[in-house]
Amino acid sequence: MPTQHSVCALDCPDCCSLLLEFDPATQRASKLRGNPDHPVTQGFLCAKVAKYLDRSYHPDRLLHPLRRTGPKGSGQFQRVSWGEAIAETAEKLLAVRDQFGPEAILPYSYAGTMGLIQGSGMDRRFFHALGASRLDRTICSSAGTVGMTEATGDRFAPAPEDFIHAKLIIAWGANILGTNVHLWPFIVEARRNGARFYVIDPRKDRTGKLADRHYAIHPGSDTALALALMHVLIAENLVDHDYISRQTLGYDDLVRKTAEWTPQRAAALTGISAEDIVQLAREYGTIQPAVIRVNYGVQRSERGAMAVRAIGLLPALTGAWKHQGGGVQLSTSNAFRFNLAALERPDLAPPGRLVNMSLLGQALTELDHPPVKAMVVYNSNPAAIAPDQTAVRQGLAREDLFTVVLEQFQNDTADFADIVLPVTTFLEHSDLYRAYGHYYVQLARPAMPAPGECLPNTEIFRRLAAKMGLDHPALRDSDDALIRAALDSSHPHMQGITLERLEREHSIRLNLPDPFPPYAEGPFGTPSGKCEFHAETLDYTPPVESRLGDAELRAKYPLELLSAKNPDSMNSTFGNRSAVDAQTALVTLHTVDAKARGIFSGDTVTLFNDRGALEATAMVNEDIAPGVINVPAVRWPKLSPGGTALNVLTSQRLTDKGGGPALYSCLVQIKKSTPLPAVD
Ligand SMILES: Nc1nc2c(c(=O)[nH]1)N[C@H]1C(S)=C(S)[C@@H](COP(=O)(O)OP(=O)(O)OC[C@H]3O[C@@H](n4cnc5c(=O)[nH]c(N)nc54)[C@H](O)[C@@H]3O)O[C@H]1N2
Ligand SMILES: Nc1nc2c(c(=O)[nH]1)N[C@H]1C(S)=C(S)[C@@H](COP(=O)(O)OP(=O)(O)OC[C@H]3O[C@@H](n4cnc5c(=O)[nH]c(N)nc54)[C@H](O)[C@@H]3O)O[C@H]1N2
Ligand code: SF4
Ligand SMILES: [Mo]
Repeated sequence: MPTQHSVCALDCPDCCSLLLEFDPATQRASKLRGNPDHPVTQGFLCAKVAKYLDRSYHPDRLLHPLRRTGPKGSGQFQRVSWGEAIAETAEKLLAVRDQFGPEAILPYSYAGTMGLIQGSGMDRRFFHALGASRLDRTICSSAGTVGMTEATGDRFAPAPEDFIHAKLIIAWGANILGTNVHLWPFIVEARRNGARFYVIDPRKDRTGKLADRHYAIHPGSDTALALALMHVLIAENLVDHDYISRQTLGYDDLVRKTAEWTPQRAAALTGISAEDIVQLAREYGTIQPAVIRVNYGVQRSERGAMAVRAIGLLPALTGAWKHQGGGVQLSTSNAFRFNLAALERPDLAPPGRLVNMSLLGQALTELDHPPVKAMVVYNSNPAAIAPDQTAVRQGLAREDLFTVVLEQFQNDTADFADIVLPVTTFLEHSDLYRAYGHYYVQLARPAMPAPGECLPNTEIFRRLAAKMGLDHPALRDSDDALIRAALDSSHPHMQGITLERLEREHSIRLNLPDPFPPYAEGPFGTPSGKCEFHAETLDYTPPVESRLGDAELRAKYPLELLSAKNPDSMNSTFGNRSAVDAQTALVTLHTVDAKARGIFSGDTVTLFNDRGALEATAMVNEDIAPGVINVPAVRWPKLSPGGTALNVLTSQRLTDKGGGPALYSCLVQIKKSTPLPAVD
């Protein structure tokens, strides 16, 4: 087999271009590497995906459809044929539809694959045609999306390649080496050319340690810092009046509003000294180009949407947008203008009710008219990743809930299924990709054969539709027809990007100007075409679950729990790798918090609050702010002592806007404990 091209489908901004090599003797795939010709991948991969073939060929890979034989959650199954599995699923879904109405059926999916075709193709058409409940996919980024939309309208951002031009780079709640490693070479080059690199993060991880400065901000207090930076920029006249008058609206109100946001006031809320705030503002106001890489870490707090909005307004004040490599980058994804209506066909039936995926626990235990009676899970592992795990598991354990899980491995969610259907990985099926950290559209064809009886999501939904008598022709389209539908877009960014060209070139830059300083000359994507400050709605109060939040709660549970991404994980996807499992079993806490509780590195500890308890192994150091602790996301509950993982502690409280989960606004207490017996 000659070397094959592919694309990494994991939920990562880098969306790498891959090359897959084969061993000529065995014809087995032998090595996955980064494409050296791709301008962002630049020939290297993160460590977790460089080893991906161990997952492809893993002996525990699901290879055949299964039907449950034991109690829900017990993981007892028997092998059945595809014919039986599809027939039983179709029959059960039809029975639910006929008895309770189609909205009693809930799809549950997120970004197990970022591919458009396997992630929002035939699955969407199937559920739309059925009239099923629609899933509000809020679990990751919805608060930040709302915040950045309020700031810029269309959320365009400087390209990663343009970071080399920056002279000041601020990673704001962005763990670049851990979650976005292909941005790093551009930052290294910028620093070689004299750029300063600062990090604003309650944790000092690898990225923080390599920074010129690290600001240990209190979790969830970023809005206060952004408002105080505005205060200093305005007070010291470090703003760009020309840019403000041509490209913004509402400056005078902003001046009045931010007058009250002195550095002293923000210092008390953020833990960053007033002197440091003033100094940071002075540098931000005088060094150009200045770029802020804000990632999704800041918007997993209860005030996350406001935080991203406030940060997103900063470059308009200083005119940073005017410069190549200046501005703010949250995500590049909104520049990709595929024809999603043609791909997903929301028109196939009147829209069903919207169910927020971050409230899965409530949806499965409290929702009525109709209750959720059937759930089809794919591209997601809710038993591990959804907040308030106890409620989620109670829901999944309902005997009257029919659950189908399309998976590659027998994880906790699959244990709760009535039917498990084995699926291909991104190396084994076709897909079309946008990215959220660069501007290239990519195509992948199957690069290696699918093992056992694994099928792509698309084929499973086609078979289900046919068996259920859903006979709209859109439900019979091939994967290539879906790709063509998505590419059939008249938007200027998509001009000239065809399946034929992608087939030859694999990766094509969006049809954007080069360079692309998105708002150098406006217009913003707002109603007025200007960056609208709307100062009257800018405000900050600490999250309920934070050191300055609810006093009663704080007294019982004084520590702020973060669950930042683990460099060697992808959410729960690699949860059955033992090296990863050891990393996600750790809780990091500051020396002073450890001392106060008699805890040393290596001790078994229990983290607890009113929602649940979690066993972890202590790692004591000073790489985290006092009062903050971190457990990396996210372990498989079934591989954890006590059978619970991180999200047993998180709540179903939602963010200020966007309906996202406030995963990083979570108060807990921690105590030394004796180890629980391991499960398994
Ligand atoms: N290796 C790896 N890469 C991944 C993932 C993974 O699991 N592992 N997951 C992928 C996914 S799904 C996503 S959404 C992205 C997310 O990518 P990131 O947003 O970079 O990841 P997070 O770890 O959520 O948060 C980033 C940083 O924000 C900090 N932080 C937490 N709370 C606050 C706060 O209130 N203020 C500030 N200023 N900082 C805060 C955290 O300590 C963390 O270091 O990464 C993707 N890439
Ligand atoms: N406490 C805490 N909880 C969190 C987070 C956190 O930081 N802290 N992060 C949140 C965030 S940002 C996110 S994005 C979510 C992520 O949550 P999920 O999107 O559920 O991500 P994963 O845990 O990686 O699970 C993806 C699953 O999809 C499967 N999969 C992969 N490809 C395919 C395919 O082609 N077809 C099918 N059917 N399945 C496939 C994988 O085997 C894997 O089990 O978790 C959220 N939960
Ligand atoms: S997870 Fe991210 S960095 Fe790793 S190979 Fe995939 S796209 Fe690249
Ligand atoms: Mo995410």
